[in-house]
Amino acid sequence: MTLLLDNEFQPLPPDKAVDTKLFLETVSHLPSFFDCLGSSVFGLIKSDVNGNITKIKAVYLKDPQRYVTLQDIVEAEREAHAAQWPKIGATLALMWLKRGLRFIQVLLQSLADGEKDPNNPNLIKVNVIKAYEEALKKYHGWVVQKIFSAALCAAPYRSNFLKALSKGEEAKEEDCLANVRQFLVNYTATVDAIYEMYTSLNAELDYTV
Ligand code: EIS
Repeated sequence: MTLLLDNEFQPLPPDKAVDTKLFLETVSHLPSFFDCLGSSVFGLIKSDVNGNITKIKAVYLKDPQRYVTLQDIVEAEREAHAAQWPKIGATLALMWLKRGLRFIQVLLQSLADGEKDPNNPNLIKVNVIKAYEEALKKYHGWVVQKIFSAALCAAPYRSNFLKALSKGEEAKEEDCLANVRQFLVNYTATVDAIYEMYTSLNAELDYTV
């Protein structure tokens, strides 16, 4: 099993440009993490995230020297496909991928902050719902929102999720949370930088699926 926290994101340079190669290497470990969540509903999510990564990687590999940063790719596609951009190519794939990354970020941050349902302290539903509302809900019509509800029922227990994230069976909760906080530093900075790039290039869309 690949542990989410084993693959740390790199610190950003001062101009906050995200290095395409390093980014792709790090996010490519994410999809296999879904396997340890059990339910088949995660298979659907895994293939969507995988599809995004594959698409961005395919563009990058066409010309790695030209596409050193993620912004290089988005700007090149803006020039090459002015009529359809930004709903095209790696620009679209990264638009969606960043929402999944934001979902994970808000979920982990909420766990790290100790947010809990006092009546069900070993459930992560409150954390998952918060992440969904902040990162994805507004882009989903009711059918996909129903898929989310199904995924929510399949969410693991807090204690099992924290162990899966971190060091397996014997890890103490506080150690897991310390790892989560450490992971979030560069991860959050990277996700924020991608969001800022989409805003500054006017590349964000708000259609629903
Ligand atoms: C995009 O998908 C494609 O990604 C994009 C292009 O085809 C574009 C065209 O419009 O569509 O329809 C997809 C959308 N993707 C749009 C929906 C897929 C199913 C989503 C179900 C929602 C479930 C929410 C998550 C609930 C999880 C509960 C977790 C409990 C622990 C550690 C857990 C991590 C979970 C991470 C969740 C990431 C969700 C990402 C969903 C993205 C989405 O909404 S393109 O493809 O351009 O590459 O060709």
